[in-house]
Formats: sequence, structure tokens, C-alpha cells
Amino acid sequence: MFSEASNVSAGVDKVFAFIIIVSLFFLIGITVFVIYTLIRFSRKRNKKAMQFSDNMKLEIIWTVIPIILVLLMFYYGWIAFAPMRKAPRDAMRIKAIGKMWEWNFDYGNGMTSKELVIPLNKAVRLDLISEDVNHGLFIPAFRVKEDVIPGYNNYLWFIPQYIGNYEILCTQYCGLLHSNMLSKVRVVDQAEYDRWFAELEKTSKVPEAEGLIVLRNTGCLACHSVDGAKLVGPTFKGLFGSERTVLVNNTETKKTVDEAFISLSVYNPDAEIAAGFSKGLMKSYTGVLKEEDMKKIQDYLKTLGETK
Ligand code: HEC
Ligand SMILES: [Cu+2]
Repeated sequence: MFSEASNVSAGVDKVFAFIIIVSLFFLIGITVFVIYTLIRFSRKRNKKAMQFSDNMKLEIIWTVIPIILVLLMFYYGWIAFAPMRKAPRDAMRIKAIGKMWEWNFDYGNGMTSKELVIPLNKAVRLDLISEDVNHGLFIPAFRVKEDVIPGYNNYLWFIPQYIGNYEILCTQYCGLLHSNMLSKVRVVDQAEYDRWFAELEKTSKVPEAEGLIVLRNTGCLACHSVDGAKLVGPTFKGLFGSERTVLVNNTETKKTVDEAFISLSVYNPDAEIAAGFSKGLMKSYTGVLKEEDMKKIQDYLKTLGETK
């Protein structure tokens, strides 16, 4: 009867169904009763109004029954909620990082993914981290939702019970593109998970870190940021693959940033000047930066590039 995409969803659905059924029972019951009394005790039939003082039996009934009902709601709610706050010790731990306006899932050792990929029937604990404002991580199909607050160590956990794709939403209004703060959970079988994880390991940080080290050691980061900030030179964030306006012999030209563009910018910076920036500040790195380091920088800049 209940969908059970996760181990906690049936519990949540049961309380919800219980509350809905009780509410419907009273909605219909009270409505019918009101209509009945309107007709039955209409002035036309029963002219003389009657006065009652108290009725002990009635008062006990309408106190005791609602108390039992709300206590039952509490009981079923507690039964469903309590296990949600007790993650098993051996649960797989992944950091869910929220920032304006995207989710990142950190599998440790610098391995991050934009979507949450998890193996079937394994307990997963998400440690919830915000890098800026308040967010809320909600996986409707799993019936789990927790706030993601900067400086507060919150978490949620669940065991996915069916293979499939499920949505992830942000439930706190966190600014302009809040409604775009979407991601996906992909529940796969263990073999597929292992394949995906091996791939993630391969494509993760390793080349990125190398390129970043070269940039730092060569002094590029004094003038270029990797996070979007404008320093003396243009930021590297989103540079690769984007279209830039450059001045070639004082005429504006549009160029798409590729490996060759970066090489030229570094070995012959005055050949093409980025619009809005000054000529002559960046010196040529010919003879300073080796080709192999150039390659590392290019690979790293690709990871900061336009396509997410
Ligand atoms: C002293 C400051 C400074 C340093 C150090 C520096 N740059 Fe630059 N860089 C600039 C400025 C200013 C520009 C923009 C003018 C231009 O295009 O020459 C620029 C432009 C660029 C561009 C072209 C960007 C665009 O949008 O067209 C690339 C790529 C680049 N630098 C890479 C590097 C790399 C890699 C290093 C280190 C090996 C480095 N820069 C070191 C100041 C610097
Ligand atoms: Cu958000």
C-alpha cells in the first residue's frame, strides 16, 4: 500500500495517512451533523429554544477522544521520526554541501559529484554542510528533509530500497536562483556503483590539484583568482570554453578559450589583451613555464571551465 523508496518512507506515510483519515472523518462527520441539526432543529419545526447547562458525559467524551487521537498521532510520528535521528554507525558517509545555488556531494579525498550516486540497500548518512546561507536538503521520494545551516552539523540518513532516479530539492529560500538548486539521487546496484566510483576517482582532483600547484608555484594566483574574483587579471573561473573579447593590434576580436588561447596568453601575453584589462602587466613565461606544466594548467583550467 505504501511506496517504500527508502526505509523511512513507510513510517512517514503511515502517520500522514492516519492524520488524513482522522481529519477526513471529522470533516465529514461534523459537516453531516451540522446539516442534520440545521434541518432537524429548524425553527419551523421546533419553535421553542431549549437551554442546557452542563453534560458531564459529553464533556468527558469530547475531551478523552481527541486526547487519544492526538497522542496516537504523536506516537506514530515518534515511531517514524526516532529512527531518522539514529544513523547506523557503519553507514556510508557522504558530505552534502549546499551553496548558492547547487548541491555537491563529497565522497572524501577530494572526490565530489554533482549528483548523489549510491548503492542499493546500503545505509547512507549525509552530513549536511552549507558554505553560505541556510538551505534545506529534501529528497521527497525518501521522505527525508533537513535544514542545512552554516556552522551547524546536521545530518540525515536512509537506506534506498529501489533502483531509480529521485529528485533532490532545496527547501529554504536561499536567494535568486533558489528554484534552480536541484539535483538527483541515482540509486544503482553495487556493481554499477563500483564502476561509477572508480570513474570518479580517476577524474577527480588529481590533475586538478597538480595544475593548481603549478599556478600557485609560478605566481599566477597573485593576479588571477580561481573563484570568480576579479584581481589584476581576469579570473580563471569559467574561462575555459567561454568566448572572450580580446584586443589584437587594438582591434576587438572574439575568441573561444582553448588550449592554444591559454598557451598564447602565457607565452606571449601582449599578443592578445583581454578587454577591460591592462597590457604589459603580465610578463611572458617563455622559458619559465615548461610545456608539461602548461599542460597541467590547461587541464586544471578545464575543470574550472564553463560547462558544469
Ligand atoms: C602580474 C600579474 C599577472 C601574473 C603574475 C599572471 N597574469 Fe595572466 N594576466 C594578467 C593580466 C593583467 C591579464 C589581462 C591582460 C592580458 O590579456 O594580457 C592576464 C591574462 C591572462 C590570460 C588571458 C585571460 C583572458 O581572459 O583573455 C590567461 C589565460 C592568463 N593570464 C594566464 C596566466 C597564467 C597561467 C599565469 C601564470 C603562469 C599568469 N597568467 C600570470 C596578469 C597576470
Ligand atoms: Cu538553497
